Amino acid sequence: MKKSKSYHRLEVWREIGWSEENLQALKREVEMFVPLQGQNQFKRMNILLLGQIGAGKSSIVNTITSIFGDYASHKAESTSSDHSVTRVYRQYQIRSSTGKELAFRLCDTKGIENGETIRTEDIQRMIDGEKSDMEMSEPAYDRSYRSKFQYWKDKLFGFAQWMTGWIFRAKAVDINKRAYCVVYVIDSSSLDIIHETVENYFKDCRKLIKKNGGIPEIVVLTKADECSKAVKGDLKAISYCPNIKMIVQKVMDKFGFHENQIFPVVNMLTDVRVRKETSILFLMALRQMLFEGRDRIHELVDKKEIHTDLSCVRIV
Ligand SMILES: Nc1nc2c(ncn2[C@@H]2O[C@H](COP(=O)(O)OP(=O)(O)O)[C@@H](O)[C@H]2O)c(=O)[nH]1
Ligand SMILES: [Mg+2]
Repeated sequence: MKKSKSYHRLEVWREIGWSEENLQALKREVEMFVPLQGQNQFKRMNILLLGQIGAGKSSIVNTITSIFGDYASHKAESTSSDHSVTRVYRQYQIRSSTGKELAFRLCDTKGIENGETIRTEDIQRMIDGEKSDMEMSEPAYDRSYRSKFQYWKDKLFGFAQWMTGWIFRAKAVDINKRAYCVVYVIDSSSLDIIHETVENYFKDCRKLIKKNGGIPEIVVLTKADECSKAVKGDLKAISYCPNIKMIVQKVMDKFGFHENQIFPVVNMLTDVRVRKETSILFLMALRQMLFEGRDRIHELVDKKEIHTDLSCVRIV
C-alpha cells in the first residue's frame, strides 16, 4: 500500500514521554538536584540566559518559576517592546510550591539589540556572575527605617565584596556566583532574519566558552508555536513537526550545535496554570542543563580547580 504524505509528517524526530508519570519523574529529578554532593557551601548552580531582546529570556524565568511554584508567575518582567526591560543582570532563585529553594538559579541578562555589540570582557563578567552596577539580585525593601538601614548596609557590603573581587580577581571567583551552564535563547520564529551582530555575539560567546575550558551550552528555541499551526494547536506536535525539525537543523548549521543540545519550547504566556506539555518540554531542557553543569563541576573538582574546602574557584 502506498504511504500517504501525512504519514511522513508524523515521523518523530524527538522522543518525548508525555505522561503524567514522566512529568512527575522529571520534576523530582530537578527538585532533588544538588551541584556537588556532600558540599554545603556550594548551594546552587547558576544557569546563564543569553540572547536577543524579545527572544523570551524573562518569559523562561517566569515559566520555570510557575512550573515549580504551581501558579502563574510574573517575577521577571517580560515585554513586547523592542527595548529591553531586563536592564541589568538578575539572578532568580527558583522555589518549589512548598517554598523550598531549589539548587539552581536562573541568571537573566540584558538582551542584545540589533546592531549592538557586547565586549568580550562583559560576556566574561556575566559568566563570572559579576554585576557591573552592583545591583542586589532580588531587592525587597519597603520604606521603613530598618529596611533603609538594611538597604544601605547591603549596598556597602556589596561594594566591599565587589572591591575585594576586583582586587583578587586574578585569584578567585566565588563558587556560587559563576555560571556552570550557558543557555542561548533563540526566537525560532525569527531565526531566518537574525541580525548579523546577534549571530556574531553567539559566535563570540561560544569562542569565549571554549577559552573558559568548555562550560556546557544549551539552546532553548522559544516561540515554537509561532512556527507551526500544529504546535500552536497541540504542543505534542513538537516531537514530529517537520518545520521544527528544520529550525533545529538550521541552528545546528549556523552555530555548530548538536541536536541534543537544542530544545524547542513554548513559554507559558496567558494560562493560569502551566500545562503538562509545557512543563515536560521545559523540564527536559532544565534537566539537561543541570546534569551537564554538574558534570562540569565534577570535572573541575577532579582537576582541582574547585577547592571544596574553600568556597572558591581558582582561575586557570
Ligand atoms: N508566542 C510566543 N510568544 C512568546 C514566547 N516566549 C516569549 N514570548 C513573547 O515574546 C515577547 C518577549 O519576551 P521576553 O520574555 O520579554 O523576552 P526577553 O527580552 O528575552 O526577556 C513577550 O511579548 C512574550 O510574551 C513563546 O514561547 N511564544
Ligand atoms: Mg527580559
